[in-house]
Amino acid sequence: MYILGYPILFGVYAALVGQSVLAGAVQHPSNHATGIPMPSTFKRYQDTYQRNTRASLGIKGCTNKNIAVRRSWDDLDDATRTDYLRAVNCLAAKPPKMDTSLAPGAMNRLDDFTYIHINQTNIIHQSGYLLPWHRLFLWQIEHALRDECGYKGHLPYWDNPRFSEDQAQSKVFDGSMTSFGGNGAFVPHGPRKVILPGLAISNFSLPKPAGTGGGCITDGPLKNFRISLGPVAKEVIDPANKYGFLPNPRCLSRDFYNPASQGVLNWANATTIVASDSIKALRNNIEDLWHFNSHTFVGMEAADPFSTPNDPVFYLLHAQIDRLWAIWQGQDLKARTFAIDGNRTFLGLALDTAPNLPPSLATIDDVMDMGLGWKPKTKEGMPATKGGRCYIYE
Ligand SMILES: *[C@@H]1O[C@H](CO)[C@@H](O)[C@H](O)[C@H]1NC(C)=O
Ligand SMILES: *[C@@H]1O[C@H](CO)[C@@H](O)[C@H](O)[C@H]1NC(C)=O
Ligand SMILES: *[C@@H]1O[C@H](CO)[C@@H](O)[C@H](O)[C@H]1NC(C)=O
Ligand SMILES: *[C@@H]1O[C@H](CO)[C@@H](O)[C@H](O)[C@H]1NC(C)=O
Ligand SMILES: [Cu+2]
Repeated sequence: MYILGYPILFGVYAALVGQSVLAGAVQHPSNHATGIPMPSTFKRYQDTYQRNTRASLGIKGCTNKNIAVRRSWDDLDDATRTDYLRAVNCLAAKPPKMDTSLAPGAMNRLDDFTYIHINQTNIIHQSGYLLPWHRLFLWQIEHALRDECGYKGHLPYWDNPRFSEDQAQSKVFDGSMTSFGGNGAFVPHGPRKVILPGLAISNFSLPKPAGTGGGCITDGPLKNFRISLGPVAKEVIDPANKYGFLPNPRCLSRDFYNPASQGVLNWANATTIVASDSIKALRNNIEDLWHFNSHTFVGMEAADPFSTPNDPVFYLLHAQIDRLWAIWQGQDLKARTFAIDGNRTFLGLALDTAPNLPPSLATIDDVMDMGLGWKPKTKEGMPATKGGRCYIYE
């Protein structure tokens, strides 16, 4: 029903959820014209975040005039979407900057990003670093797209709750030439369990439900996209290629798993996240609800916790997570900007490189590794409008 257009949607949702979508419609005639309208409770949090953020800006540095606006992919015009995808293919055609002896499979500039994400996976997920590390990671790719490939816009986000009932109707996944392509071709397969290497605990595994694809994507401008690093999380780990650093050229595959989207990536859960009353609640809600299910929904390459940036939609997926965090921080910038919760490793588990190290809590003065020699303190990755960052989400 999301392709039927605005007037029908209006009627359907007014009837379905019994809430007034009229207010939103009048204020944003061109925004949010498709998909499930943003409910007023969520909008209140977003408005407060935007108001507080803009009020916090000075007249030098990051200002109301120069602040970058990150928008939903569905709200961009076709020219900007085309330009973004062009810039992604442009980075894919440039050589890596990293020392490729660390990962001989790194073929292009995008692999610099995938490589460091693999290298850091057991430190930056289910840990205190999830949010700040990925904030800086997104900022780096946004700048690579702009500075090295001439992209004129800013990093967009995948506004998953607008299409939680059927993500294939979003402009992210509708298969058009201004999308990331749709689902992978259907390849019959069952659910799997994959092992995460690198933890001291033997064979720590994640469930992989079976979705409706499993094969290569078949449409959109990334149809012939080639990737090489990974996969890393597998049913059987090969000790000679534990982290998938050897060359493994292949297509981009997906495996849409609708229950993850319908059950979790919806407005109710998004609202629960921004309404979290503590950093602990926020991080648990983001990690366990949103982050895990975003990756699980897309499936295949995107669902490998290590090499997931192989799917270029990764950056839009994480921009939404970054946005939910920013909205939460923006309710009370003083108290929340530098709030941190979580261990220094994945679930506080010991790494196989340091099997006897007891768990310890992350602090904002800990140093993170962003790759290519950049080692900022965690607190540098926390404000979205200071320390080099300057953006706001709409
Ligand atoms: C990550 O890179 C560092 C520095 O090269 C290295 O010491 C470490 O073993 C790597 N870890 C993984 C999991 O690749
Ligand atoms: C871990 O998995 C490997 C296969 O990847 C298997 O050979 C090994 O026996 C398993 N170890 C344990 C303790 O279950
Ligand atoms: C998430 O969404 C599901 C499906 O609408 C709902 O049943 C559940 O209560 C939501 N959970 C939270 C924590 O908001
Ligand atoms: C840190 O890790 C320990 C051990 O796994 C765990 O019990 C604790 O809940 C973790 N703390 C946080 C804040 O994640
Ligand atoms: Cu990640």
